[in-house]
Amino acid sequence: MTYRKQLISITAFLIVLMSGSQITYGAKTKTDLSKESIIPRPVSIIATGDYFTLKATTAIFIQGESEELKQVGLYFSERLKPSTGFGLEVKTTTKEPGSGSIYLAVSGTDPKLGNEGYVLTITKKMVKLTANNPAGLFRGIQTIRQLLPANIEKASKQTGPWKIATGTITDYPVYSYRGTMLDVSRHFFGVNDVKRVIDLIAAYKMNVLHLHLSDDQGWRIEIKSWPNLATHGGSTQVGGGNGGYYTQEQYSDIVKYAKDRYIMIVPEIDMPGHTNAALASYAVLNCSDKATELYTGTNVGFSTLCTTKDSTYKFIDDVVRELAAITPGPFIHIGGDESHSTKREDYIPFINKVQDIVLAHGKQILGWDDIAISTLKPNVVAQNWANVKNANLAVSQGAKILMSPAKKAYLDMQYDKSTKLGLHWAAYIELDSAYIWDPATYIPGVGKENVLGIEAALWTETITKMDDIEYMVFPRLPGYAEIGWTPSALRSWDEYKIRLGKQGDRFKAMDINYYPSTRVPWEVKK
Ligand code: IFG
Repeated sequence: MTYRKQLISITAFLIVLMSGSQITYGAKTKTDLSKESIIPRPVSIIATGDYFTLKATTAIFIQGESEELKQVGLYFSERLKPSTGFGLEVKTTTKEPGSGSIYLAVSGTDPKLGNEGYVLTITKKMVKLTANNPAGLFRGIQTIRQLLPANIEKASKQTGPWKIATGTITDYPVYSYRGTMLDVSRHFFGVNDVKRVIDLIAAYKMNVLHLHLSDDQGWRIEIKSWPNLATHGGSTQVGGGNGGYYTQEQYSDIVKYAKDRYIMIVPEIDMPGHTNAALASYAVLNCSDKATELYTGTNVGFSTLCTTKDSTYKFIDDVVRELAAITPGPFIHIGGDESHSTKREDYIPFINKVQDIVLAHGKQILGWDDIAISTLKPNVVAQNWANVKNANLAVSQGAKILMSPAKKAYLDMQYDKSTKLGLHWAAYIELDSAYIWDPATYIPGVGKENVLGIEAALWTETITKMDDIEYMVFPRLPGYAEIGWTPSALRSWDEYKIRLGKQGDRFKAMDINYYPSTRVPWEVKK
């Protein structure tokens, strides 16, 4: 190489070095998008080896004028603001924007993306996210968050640079129902705690929050035509604390917060068992015509609505009517589990009548799979939790199965004998056990075509505060999110645990009080 050429190449190298961009001398590429630790694992990733840098001047462009798209853009801008200090502008455009932009566009591009899939194309010049509808853009934004350094999740201003590896991600979920259940009856959790749970599950592309709103220990939702349910039935909790309840306005606030994150709220009124809070609130609900005492213990199976009284079905109709009116999602969950104090010959007609009531109010029935001994209406979804026979009985009646096997997906199960919180009647569930299973093959007789999706359930007999919720939910939750989203052929514990280990910095940045399982190779910067 002539002296002149040598001089030029050394000068060029020095300029690049001083410009602060990293270049590994002699390496072909600077980044590898396929090596990023994204959870749930995307269906396909093609790396192109460069990076896009998010700057204060980066603008978020949405295609067209839709208010909904503006909201998605604003959500993204708000998420990026605390850690970057950038107040990224959200602008509308009719055509692809110029260099240095984030571009969100809905165009019925590709049927295989379905409702929540997306294509994320990242070049040096632009981050382009396209989907069939806004829900897909929202899911893709969660991926972009995970492609940025973990500090992006911090609540205070961090130094950059905010680099995103370039390439193309094409991604879409296997199951349409990917949920988490929070039992707010055993212990009550206020609106802000519920919103925190919504934010945490949204980050992992989950799309359902099931609220277990009533049980023996507490009734947690205002029903205007039966006011004592909340004021008396919601006045305590396990251990005797003050309990609490959501006014219908607060419940609607939760529903909107979830909806803005493309998460559906599924409300559960458990019946005919698990009803002591209601039985303590109204004497008429009891066959004895005597109200019970409030209950603050943790036994199950001792309560039942009086299934032989007409007034009981008037009560249920009022409750379902009011709940359906403030629940935009399709489902009302009628519970149905552990009705050990209800005779089988009373339970069956009870569940049949309750199904008619829910349908009459225009909603779809979800119930624990105990309800399969009744005559299931079309489109019922049975939630499997402990009884394989019930699941098969439900399938034999044409029902879809929501997979929540207690031995795999009950978040109140202790990690191991040393876990201070939780129970272990079903199993100890460490991180590997929580991940190593497939909803499509877990129950013999229940195949992929029968499975609506997956739901991880947190019962709160032993859970009293947000830190406890976080400790039991993380780090198992990202695994359930992946089981619901990623094709099983792309899932293996040995590969997943590495990606999970790299999320430790993200959990810390989000201030999540997670259980640092020794089964996971955590890469947490000190
Ligand atoms: N089973 C009960 C829950 C709760 C749970 C605790 C179901 C459907 C045990 N019913 O799970 O109310 O007590 O792990």
